[in-house]
Amino acid sequence: MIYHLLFPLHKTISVFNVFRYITFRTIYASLTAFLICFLLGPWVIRKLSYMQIGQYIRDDGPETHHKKAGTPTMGGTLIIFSIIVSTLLWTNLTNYFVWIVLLVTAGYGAIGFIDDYLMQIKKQSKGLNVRNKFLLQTILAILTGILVYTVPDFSTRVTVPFFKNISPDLGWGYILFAAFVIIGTSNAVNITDGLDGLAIGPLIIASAAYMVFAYVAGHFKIANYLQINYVAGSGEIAVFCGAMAGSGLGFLWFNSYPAQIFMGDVGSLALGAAIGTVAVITKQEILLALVGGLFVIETLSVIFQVGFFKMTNGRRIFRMAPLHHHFELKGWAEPKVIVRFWIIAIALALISMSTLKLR
Ligand code: 57M
Repeated sequence: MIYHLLFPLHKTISVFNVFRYITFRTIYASLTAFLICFLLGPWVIRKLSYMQIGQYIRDDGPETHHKKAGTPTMGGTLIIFSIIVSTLLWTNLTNYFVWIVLLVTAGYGAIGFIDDYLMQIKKQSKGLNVRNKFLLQTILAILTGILVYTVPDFSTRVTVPFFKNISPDLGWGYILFAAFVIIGTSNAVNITDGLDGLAIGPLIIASAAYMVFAYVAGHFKIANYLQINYVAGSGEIAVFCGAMAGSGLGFLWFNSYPAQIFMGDVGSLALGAAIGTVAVITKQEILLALVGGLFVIETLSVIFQVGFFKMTNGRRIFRMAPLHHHFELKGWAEPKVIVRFWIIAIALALISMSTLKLR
């Protein structure tokens, strides 16, 4: 909205020309989202505590988690609110991709919200039933795949990192592939969200990395120079990524150890799906497995643990899955696990950035 209101004034006041630049709007989108979270955080925490939306802690988990009982959850509502407001303020609202990511973020947020609502407010211990949750996620992801597929000139080729000559064309199968990326990322982030700041840290890092990819993919000259897929209009997604990163930082202020608030499914499902959609739009779909490698590692730890458990009648690879529980049970202090996992996430994001040159 700021873009639409102020940029036209550049004809009379030349300084307003600055609103044309994606880089400028990305910076201010991050700051806006950060400030919304930072300033509203204490009020949201008070409100959630007052409404007794406090986390129930499973008794089969690590002992150290019992002291977290009652921490307000559903902080994802604040994250989504700040991302949406900031995006509406700073992006070019005639851009189709912006509306797609907003739809996914709000839609997956709604699924998570229903789940949290049933658990926290209706006090149903299981929340939304797994099958219904997956069904809703699938419908929304396929719809998103169709929306992206119908964008004129949107390539249905998949970019394979490090191999510029390999990019299989999936045709309409791209819709299913996009849906897989979105659902997978959403659930992987959800699984990772089990220690203070453990999910939001790597999400900030992934948003920052995709901010660069979106800018580059949407810039005809740079995309050509780097020989990556040019996606007309994807530059505006950099502004959205900026809002995600800023919002994440604002939320981390309160979610850092010892957390005063958790994001809940409303946050983890929405943010995971959002970053998955950004990966699809910027045509860096497979690279997300590296940018968000930490989410992949956490998910694989569960798959291997459950698989091994079933195959061997109850033997385990890890002391407990997802992987962060394994290290906690080994005696690492929670902040140690969190910061070390962040370090891994930063390293993976840096390697992924190198693919812009290595191909
Ligand atoms: C949710 N959520 C936390 C909070 C957060 C398939 C299976 C591996 C799934 C997995 C699971 O349920 N994962 C998804 C993980 C929960 O946090 C809430 O949930 C939201 C995210 N959806 O925002 O609202 C707890 O996590 C802790 N937490 C923090 N800080 C944060 O900032 O400390 C969360 C956010 C919170 C809090 O304690 O209560 C969760 O873990 O429930 N299941 C598991 O993770 C379970 N693993 C398991 O059963 N492993 C088995 C194998 C065979 C699968 C094994 O290894 O033997 C464990 N979960 C827990 N305890 N809590 C089991 C032990």
